[in-house]
Amino acid sequence: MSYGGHDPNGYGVEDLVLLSTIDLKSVVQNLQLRFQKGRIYTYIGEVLVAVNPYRQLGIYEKSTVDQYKGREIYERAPHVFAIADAAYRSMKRFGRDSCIVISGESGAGKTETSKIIMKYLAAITNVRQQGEIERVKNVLLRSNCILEAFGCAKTTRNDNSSRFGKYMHINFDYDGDPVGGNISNYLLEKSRVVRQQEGERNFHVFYQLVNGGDDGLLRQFGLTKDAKQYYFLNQGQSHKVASINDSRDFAEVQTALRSIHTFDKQDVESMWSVIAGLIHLGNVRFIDGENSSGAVHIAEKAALQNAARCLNVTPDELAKSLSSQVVAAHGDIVKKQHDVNAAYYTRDALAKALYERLFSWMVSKVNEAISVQNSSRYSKSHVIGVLDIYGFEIFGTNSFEQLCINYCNEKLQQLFIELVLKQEQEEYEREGIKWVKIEYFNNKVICDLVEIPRTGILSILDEACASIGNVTDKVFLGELDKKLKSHKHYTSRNLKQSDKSMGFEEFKITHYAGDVTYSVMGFMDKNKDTLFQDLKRLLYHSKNRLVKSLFPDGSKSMAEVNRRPPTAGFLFKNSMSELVKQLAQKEPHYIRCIKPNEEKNSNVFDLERVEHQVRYLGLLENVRVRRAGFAHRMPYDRFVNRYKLICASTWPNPRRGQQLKDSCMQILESAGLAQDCVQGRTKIFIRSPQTVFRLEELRTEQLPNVITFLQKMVRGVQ
Ligand code: AOV
Ligand code: MG
Repeated sequence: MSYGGHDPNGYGVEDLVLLSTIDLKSVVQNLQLRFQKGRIYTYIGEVLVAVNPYRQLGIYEKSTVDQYKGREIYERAPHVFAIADAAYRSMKRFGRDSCIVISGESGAGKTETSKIIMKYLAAITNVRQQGEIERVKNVLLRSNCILEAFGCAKTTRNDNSSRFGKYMHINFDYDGDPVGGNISNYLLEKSRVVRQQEGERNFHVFYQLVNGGDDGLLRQFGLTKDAKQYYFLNQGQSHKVASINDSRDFAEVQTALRSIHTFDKQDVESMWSVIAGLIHLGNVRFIDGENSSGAVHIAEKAALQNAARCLNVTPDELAKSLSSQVVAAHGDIVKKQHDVNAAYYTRDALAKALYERLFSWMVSKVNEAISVQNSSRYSKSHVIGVLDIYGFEIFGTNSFEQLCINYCNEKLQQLFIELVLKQEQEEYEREGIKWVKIEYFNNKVICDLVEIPRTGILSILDEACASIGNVTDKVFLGELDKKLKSHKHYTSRNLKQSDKSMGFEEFKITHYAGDVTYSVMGFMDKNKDTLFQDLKRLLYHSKNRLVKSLFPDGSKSMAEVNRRPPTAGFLFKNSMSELVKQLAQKEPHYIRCIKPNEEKNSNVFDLERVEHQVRYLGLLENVRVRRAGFAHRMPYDRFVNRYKLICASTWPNPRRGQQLKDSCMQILESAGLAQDCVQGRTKIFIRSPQTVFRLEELRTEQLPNVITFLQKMVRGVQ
């Protein structure tokens, strides 16, 4: 057994609970020591802390899988495999749905960790090599590179940054084999399609096509191999990234698409055609018209023609939809010519909507391929969910998307606090266990600041968006100031003139993970998220089957159009609350990822940065709650049922009339483990994990005797 508080190998303690002094310094030093020795994983009880190694460690091979398969957490050195196995075993052993929640800031290693978990689950299942299960596993693994191509991008914080949230659940049958699954995606950062900050890129898929597509394919789409030429691809001036091989990734995506049966040949071709269309669309430019009508002209005729060809609409129709809009005014339908700004706005809105819908379609196709077949057999199957979202982030300019992303991280931190810190302490109180209360910062107040009705930021934004008249982003900021001026976690330049770190178009939120200044410019537009009906109609009439299918709402006439669809903020808030509900129903397993430095360097452990993360993730409080408390607890009935076979007086059944509590103690005493346990009202509380491990060991030893006993019984009956 590798578990131990002493440190004979000089690798630091494997569980932070075992540190002799519990303070920030010792926790960080221990993580540093382990990081330097290539031991990136450390426990806090059953929570795994993972420090991003920024190098390949060779610790995910088959031989390591074999070491962890079917083992209790504390039998082996800390590892993400142990957490995956614990989730899997708990599902198999107790029939519980479980979930693995991976959190940490941008670049901390969440996406890599989620991939490692999926590979582990695939490696330990389907030992009988059943065809259908093998197929499901393949789709689960293969689909990942497709979703990363479409949903990840290089940012200044991470070369492969997730720009969408992903919750994947896998269904397992009674034998514990994966029979299907489902992916839910959350708010894609679609503004990236049209705008990238310095040092960043558009979504990987665009560069994969340009750099990886063969000459024939590129010719077919009128593209060249030069990403620098395309406005939607070149703004960040970072189209080549050392850690990314676009052409290899392109080939991998193509192979994955071919291997998933729900994408047919025509789908794949149409999909690339849309990507090409978007690239061309970015090069369509507008100039003021010469006559007095104010109508714009299209400057790049070739780009327009190429875009129209790739999207399978006529250039004339595309030009018309970009340079004018049909609106309903006082019951009449009139055509309004755009000026240059409005035309660019329209072009970008079209590109964003098209890409977002294409992305959702990709996800739905993958879901189709992994949806559980033969529902009657599997209707009662169990589920493991893996959550990999976009991490907390602060950029040079932060907008509506960052607010959503950071709010999502607040929600997950809140769930962690609820489940790990708050409920744990409440349970001790409820069960009458002696207990010294641990103080911690509860970030509910920040979740409320964003989400509560009427006075939350998203509500104030919705109200501004619903107002008639000239309500601008700055007017919205004024409303925020008015309603939130006394909130401890909110401020703005108008409220605090002396704080020159903010501009007059900005507000600041003190998040659990740090201060973020948001620019309000574009907030209202992004929240309204409207797409002119002309554009929907244009794409609905595309001759490309896929494009048409993405815009079913384009068939509506002006009169039928719903004028006020739900806002992006409203939808996001609801999807977050749905997600939290889903997670809270399952047995949670936590992985807390930590980023060791800002330089993506495998040799640097920046003490200050790590200290900051340890602090805001609440790891110290986690250690304290865990240490003062109990590693394990189990209701008396479940405990007795599971372990009665290890004690002669309780096997095969406890004495008639005996209280479950007393049977439980009898079992523990017979095993010499009673001194490590405390009796609660309805549950037995076990202090150290070794005790649970010993109980499991004794149980395993007794299993052959039980089988003999049962065989005798059966013979007796016969
Ligand atoms: P994230 O998912 O937490 O950021 P990633 O999982 O994409 O972060 O990790 C960032 C990079 O760190 C990866 O591309 C790898 O190079 C490296 N890395 C992370 N974990 C490991 C590991 N276990 N072994 C080796 N290298 C690793 V974001 O999606 O931006 O929030 O939104
Ligand atoms: Mg990620």
